[in-house]
Amino acid sequence: MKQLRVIALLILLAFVGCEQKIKVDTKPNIVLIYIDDLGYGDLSCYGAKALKTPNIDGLANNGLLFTDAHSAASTCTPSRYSLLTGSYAFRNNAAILPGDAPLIINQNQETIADMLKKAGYATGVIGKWHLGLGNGKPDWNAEVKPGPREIGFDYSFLIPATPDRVPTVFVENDKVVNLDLKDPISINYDQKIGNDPVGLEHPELLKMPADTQHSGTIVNGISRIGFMKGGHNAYWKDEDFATVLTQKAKAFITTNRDKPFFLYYSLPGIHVPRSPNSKFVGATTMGPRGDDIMEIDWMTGQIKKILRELAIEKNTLIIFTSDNGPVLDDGYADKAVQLIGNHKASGIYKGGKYSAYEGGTRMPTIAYWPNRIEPGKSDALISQVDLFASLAKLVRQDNRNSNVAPDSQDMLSALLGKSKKGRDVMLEEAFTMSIRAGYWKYIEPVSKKTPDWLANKDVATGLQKTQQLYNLKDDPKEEHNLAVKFPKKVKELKEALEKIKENPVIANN
Ligand code: NG6
Ligand code: CA
Repeated sequence: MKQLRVIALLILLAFVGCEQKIKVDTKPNIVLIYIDDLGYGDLSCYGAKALKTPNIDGLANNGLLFTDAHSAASTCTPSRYSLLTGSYAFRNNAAILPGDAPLIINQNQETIADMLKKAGYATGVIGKWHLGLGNGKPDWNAEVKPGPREIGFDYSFLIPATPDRVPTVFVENDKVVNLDLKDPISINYDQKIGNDPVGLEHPELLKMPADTQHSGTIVNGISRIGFMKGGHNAYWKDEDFATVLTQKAKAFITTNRDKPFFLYYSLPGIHVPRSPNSKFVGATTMGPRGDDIMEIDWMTGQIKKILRELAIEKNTLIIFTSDNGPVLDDGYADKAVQLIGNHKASGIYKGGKYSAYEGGTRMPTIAYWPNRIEPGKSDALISQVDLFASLAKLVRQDNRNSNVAPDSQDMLSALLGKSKKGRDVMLEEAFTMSIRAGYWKYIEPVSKKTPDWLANKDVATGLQKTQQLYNLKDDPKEEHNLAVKFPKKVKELKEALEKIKENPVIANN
C-alpha cells in the first residue's frame, strides 16, 4: 500500500513537473526593457570605459549579447510602430509625432500585445508611448483614448509623447493622473496659450537653456516643445521618472506574478531633457547624459530584483534594447557634448539618432532567460520588427495571415541563441531607406525634405542626394562609398529594396 502511494506520488510529481516544464518552455513572462536614444557604445558590456553599467552587464554576461541587432528606424515613433506591429513604419508614413497626435496604430491591426493576449498573457505598457492618443486632438480632461488599451494592452501608464513635449503629465489607463478638473488642460503646438511662462520669454527660469523648438511652456524649470495651459496639479517631475516608473513596473509584475505577463517597459531615459534623479547626479564624469545611463542601469536592476524576489526570474525572458541611436545635443544645453571625453556613444559606428548610418539603428541588444539562453554573443542580423513573429513562435501563435505583422520574420532561434543565422536582408529607416544584405549596405538617396533642425545635429546623418554603398566587413565605419565602383551591387540592392517596399516578405523560416 505504502509502495503504491509512493508510486502514485511519483506519477503525480512527474505530471506537475511536466506542467511546469510546458509553462516554462512556452509561456515565459516577457519583459521588454526599451531604452530611449541609447547608443551601441553606451554600456560597459559594449565596450564603454567611461562608465560602468553593472546591472545591464549582468544581463549580458548571463545572456546573449547581439552585435548586429537593429531598431527598425533611427527615430522613435517609426521604431516603436514597427516593434509593436511587425510592419515597417514607412507603410504607414509614421514619423516623429507631436504630443497631440492621434493614435497611429489602427485598432483593427493586430499588435504584439494583441497576439500575446491571445496566448493568455496579461499585457502592460509603462513609460514613453509616442504613438499618438485619441482620434483627433485628445481631450486631456476626459478619457484619453483610443490608446494602448484599444490595441492589446490591459494596463497602461504613459508619458504620452516624449519628456520634452507637452503634455507633461502621466496618463494611467486613459486618465491624466492627479488632474484637477477645475484647472483643465489644453495643448497647442502652434502658439502660446495660457499664462504660464515660456522659455523664449523667460530664460532666467530655466534649469538649462534650450533651442528655439524646445522653448515653449516651462514645466519643472524646463521649457518644452509645445504650449500647455492648466493641469498644474498633474505636472510630472522629471527627476522622479525613475522611482515612479519603477514602482509602477513592480506593481504590474507583482499583480500578474501568477500568469504569464508581457511588460513593454519603455524608459524615458536617456532622451532629453536629461534630468536624472539626485541619486545619480554626478555618478559619471559625463554630466546628465552619463548620469541618465546610470539611472536606466539602476532601473534595469530593479526589474531583476523584483523578479528574483517573486521567484519568477527563471521563468522570465528579458529583452533589453533601445529605440534608436544616440545623440548628444538634442535641443538642451546639458553639456553632453562638452563632457563626452573619449566616450563613443555609437561605439565604432558612424552616425546616431536620425542617421542612416549604422549608429542610427544598430542597438545594444541583450536577451536574457536563465537556463534557456546560453550566455554568449551573437552576430545574427536581426531587427526589432522581428520580435512579433519570433515571440509568436515562442508562444505558439504563429498561424497569422499575411496582413498581420507583414514584415516580421521569425528569428526565435537566433533570439534564443540556438542559431547564428539571422536575416538575409533587412531594412533600416531614417529620413531615407537603407537595405542590408549580409555585410553590404545600400543607402537610398534622400528624396524628401528633411527637417531644417537636422542640419545642425552633431551626428553624421548619412542623408545624401547620391547613392551610397558600403561593405561593412571591410569598412564598418561607412567611410568609403563604393557605389560607383560596384554598380551591379547597387542595382541588386536597389531592386531588392524596391521589391520589399512594394511587397512585404513573410518568411517563416
Ligand atoms: C525632434 C526634437 C528632438 C526629439 C525628437 C524626438 C527638435 C528640434 N528636436 O523633433 O529634441 O524630441 O524630435 O525624439 O524639435 S525621439 O527619440 O522621440 O524620436
Ligand atoms: Ca528615441
